[in-house]
Amino acid sequence: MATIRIDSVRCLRPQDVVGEDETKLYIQGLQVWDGKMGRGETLNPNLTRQFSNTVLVELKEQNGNNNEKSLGRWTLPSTPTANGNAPLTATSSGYHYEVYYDVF
Ligand SMILES: [Ca+2]
Repeated sequence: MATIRIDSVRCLRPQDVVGEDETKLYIQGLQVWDGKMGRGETLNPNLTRQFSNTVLVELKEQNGNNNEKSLGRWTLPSTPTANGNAPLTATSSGYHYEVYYDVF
């Protein structure tokens, strides 16, 4: 088994034009965290999940009442990450997020 730890989520630019994003993290298809995020804000979910082989991480944003927009999704191997590994980056013309994590 391997473990993924999500250390922090950094919002460089929210997807919502007005107000804060309702940012959500999914691991293996299950929501594990949510937070309100504005420009330049960093939150620390500091959550861990065990997995084998690969783990699917997805960042979403509540976009209207019953509609979640996927901002980015990544399939990560169980290989331990190096010190200071690069964050997962979700970016488009409308938003920019970084997700800092470790696998060990
Ligand atoms: Ca929203």
